[in-house]
Amino acid sequence: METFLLVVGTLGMGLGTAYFAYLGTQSTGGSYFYWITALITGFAFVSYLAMASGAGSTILDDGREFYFFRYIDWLITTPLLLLDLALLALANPGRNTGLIAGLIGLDVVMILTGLVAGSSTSTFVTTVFFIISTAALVGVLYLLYTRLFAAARAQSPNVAGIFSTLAILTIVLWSLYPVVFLLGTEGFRAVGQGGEIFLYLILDLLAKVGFGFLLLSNRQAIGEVSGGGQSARPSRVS
Ligand code: RET
Repeated sequence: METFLLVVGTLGMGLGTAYFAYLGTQSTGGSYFYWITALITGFAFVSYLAMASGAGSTILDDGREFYFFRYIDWLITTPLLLLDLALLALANPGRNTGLIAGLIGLDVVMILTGLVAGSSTSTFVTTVFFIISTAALVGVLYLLYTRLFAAARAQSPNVAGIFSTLAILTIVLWSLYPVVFLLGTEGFRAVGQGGEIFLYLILDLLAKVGFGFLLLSNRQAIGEVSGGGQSARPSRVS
């Protein structure tokens, strides 16, 4: 069952990557959005493949199977998701490098402390690192909700609209990861290994493939935010 779910994840991420890369070859503006997004699902494809093949997990001293490859995936892909959001919201990302560095820095702290929480066999260590990781998540989502939302509102209605959809999706989905952690084998064990893999699978597919799909289907907004390459031309309906 577990392997089956991980294979579904591999296929989902693989298809998403192929589709986003294809859209990238067709893009007429803001092609970096397509490549960043294809990279996100591409990394997740490798991660799911590693986990499905048995190489992405290890057995801890307490007998628990720990899928450490998830955290390698998240360490790379969550900053890229934030980068997509920042590039969409900020008219001048070059002038906001402090904000982008702050978001990504907090995000890296969140994943690395989450890795310690997940891999420790001491309840005390897990609790302390879980709290630090959750505090970093709150920081990331706070910056997203305040600074990036404010910046996006100053953009065209099209860009502001798609940003708010993606930001709300991100806030809701990202908040559910610590919930799955608590329910799963690292936490209170309310659900078993299969249930945990299933829940993370749904979240990962929505947060990466669903996110990418919503972002990249809006060619108009992408064209506008990347300097009007797309918006200056009659838009091709696809
Ligand atoms: C952990 C455990 C410790 C507490 C917190 C966590 C947050 C994880 C998040 C992961 C997001 C992953 C995404 C993947 C992409 O598809 C590490 C589970 C706060 C927010 C968006």
